[in-house]
Amino acid sequence: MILMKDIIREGNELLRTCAEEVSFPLAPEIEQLGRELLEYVQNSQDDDLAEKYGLRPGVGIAAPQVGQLHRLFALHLEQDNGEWLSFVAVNPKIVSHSIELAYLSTGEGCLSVDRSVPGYVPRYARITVKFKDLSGNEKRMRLKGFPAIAFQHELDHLNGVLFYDRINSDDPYAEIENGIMIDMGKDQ
Ligand code: 4LI
Ligand code: NI
Repeated sequence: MILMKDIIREGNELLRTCAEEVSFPLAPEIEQLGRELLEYVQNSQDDDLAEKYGLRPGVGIAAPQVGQLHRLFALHLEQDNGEWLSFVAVNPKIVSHSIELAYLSTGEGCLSVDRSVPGYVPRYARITVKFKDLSGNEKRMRLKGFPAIAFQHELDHLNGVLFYDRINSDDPYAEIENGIMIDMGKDQ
């Protein structure tokens, strides 16, 4: 089980290193890692389990955040339509994206960053992605809104990029050209 002590923090060079493509059939350790990443985000959103194990809540976590330089991450979040997006993405790619950008009104947080870094994080508003799941099935989906933001945040981790790299350092809340604000309500 992944705990906060297992999550590496900014300053660790592993978070700045590009992760390696995963080969199939999956090695058992990678499959186990994928399951544990998904378990972490699920448990972290359960009030009782989060308190019991001292987990900081997140919707996504990537393998490099536990020091494993492999290209996979887990996402667990509720979409606007009420359905849950809950999966492990192996070798994820953005196959196409909108020109339009989007950013969270609240800014972003990260399990590997123990401080709040203010500012807008510009990302693509809509993306079409593909990846393999833990069974080796090819998945393709279209994402927008918070799910699209979270997918791009996790994909960045596989490339050694942290969310604040994308904040305008001169003016963190400068208007994003061609960008729409995603207003985060009470839930997220
Ligand atoms: C409790 C139970 C306010 C501040 C609002 C909490 C269940 C920030 C938002 C959660 C902010 C859940 C989140 C992300 C932000 C802020 C991630 C709370 C967990 C909100 C997820 C990856 C960026 C994702 C929305 C500096 C660990 N998550 N909030 N950003 N939630 N959560 N990110 N931003 N301001 N990070 O951080 O999982 S993309 Cl679901
Ligand atoms: Ni992160």
